[in-house]
Amino acid sequence: HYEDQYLALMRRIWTEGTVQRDRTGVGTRAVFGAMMRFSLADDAVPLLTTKRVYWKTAAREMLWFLTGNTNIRPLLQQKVRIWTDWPLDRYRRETGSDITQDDFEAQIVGSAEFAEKWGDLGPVYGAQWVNWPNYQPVGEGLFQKMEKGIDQVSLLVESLKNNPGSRRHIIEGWNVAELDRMALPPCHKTYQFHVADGVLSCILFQRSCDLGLGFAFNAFSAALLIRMLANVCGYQPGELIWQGGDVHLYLNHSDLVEEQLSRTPSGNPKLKLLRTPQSIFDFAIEDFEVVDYTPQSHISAPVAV
Ligand code: UFP
Repeated sequence: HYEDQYLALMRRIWTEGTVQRDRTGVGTRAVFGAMMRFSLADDAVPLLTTKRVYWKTAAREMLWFLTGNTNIRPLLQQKVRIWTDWPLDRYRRETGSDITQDDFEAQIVGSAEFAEKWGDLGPVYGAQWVNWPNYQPVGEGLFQKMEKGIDQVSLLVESLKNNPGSRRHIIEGWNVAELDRMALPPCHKTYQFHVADGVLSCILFQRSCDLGLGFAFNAFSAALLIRMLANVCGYQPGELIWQGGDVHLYLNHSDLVEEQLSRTPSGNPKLKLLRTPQSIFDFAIEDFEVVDYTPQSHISAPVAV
C-alpha cells in the first residue's frame, strides 16, 4: 500500500531519529533526507487512510495560494483555520491581549480593516508563486520594482505546454530577500515538474516536515496541484516524488504516533477532477471530489507554532 512508506518513515523517525531542540521549543525526533513516491495514475491520490485527513481544507489552501492572496481572511471565510496561529501569536505579542482564537478569527472575518492590519502573513507562498517581485533596471545602478510581479504559475503552464522536455519547470517559494517578512518561510519550497511521454510528474522538496500533522496536507496538496496542471496542459498525471529535508515528529505527538503505527492502511481513494477549466486559476472547490475514501478515525495532536 502506498501509505506503508509513510508509516515506515514514521516508525524509523520515532525509533532512530535524533532528538533535536527545535525552534518551537517543543523538541522533535528527526532524520535528514527522506523520499517517498506516490503514483497519481488512474486518479490515485496519496491521502492517508490510517487517519481521516480533511482534504478539502488542503484543497482550499491550494486554491488560495493560486490567487496570490496572503491574508488569512479568505481562508477563515471558508472556515479554514490552519494559518491562524501565526497572526494570532503576533497579535497577542504586539497588543498584550489574551484574545481567544475564536474571537480573533471573528474579528478578521468581521472587519476588512482589522484583517488588513492583523491577518496578513507577509509574502508567503501565494505572493511568490504568482507575484514574485520583479525588479527592472531603469538607469545606472537603479532598479524599479514593477507593479506586476512574476507569475511563476502562468510561466510554468506555458513551459509545460510549449516546451515539455524542459528541465527548468520549477515553482520556487524560497525568495531569500523576503524570508524575514514571512510569517513562516516556505516548507514546501520547490516543485519541479517533468513531462515524459505525455505524463506529468513532480518532485516536491520540503525543507522541513512535521510528519505527524503537516505531511498529510502537503502530500494531498502537491498531488492536487499536479492534477490541476496535468488537466489544463492536457497530460496524464504521473508520480509525486516527495523529498524531505528535516523530517520530524514532535515529542508531544507520542499519542498520535503510537495510535497511527498501530493501524493498517486500507483502501485506495481516488481524486476526481470534475471539470477542465480554461486556466489553472479557474478551479473551484466544487471541481474536486474524493471517492472510495473510508479512513480510520481522525487523530488530533497539538500544532507547534
Ligand atoms: N510544516 C509542515 N508543512 C507545512 C508547513 C509547516 O510540515 O506546510 F507550513 C511544519 C514543519 C515544521 C514547522 O514543524 O511547520 C515549521 O517550522 P520551521 O520553519 O522551524 O521548520
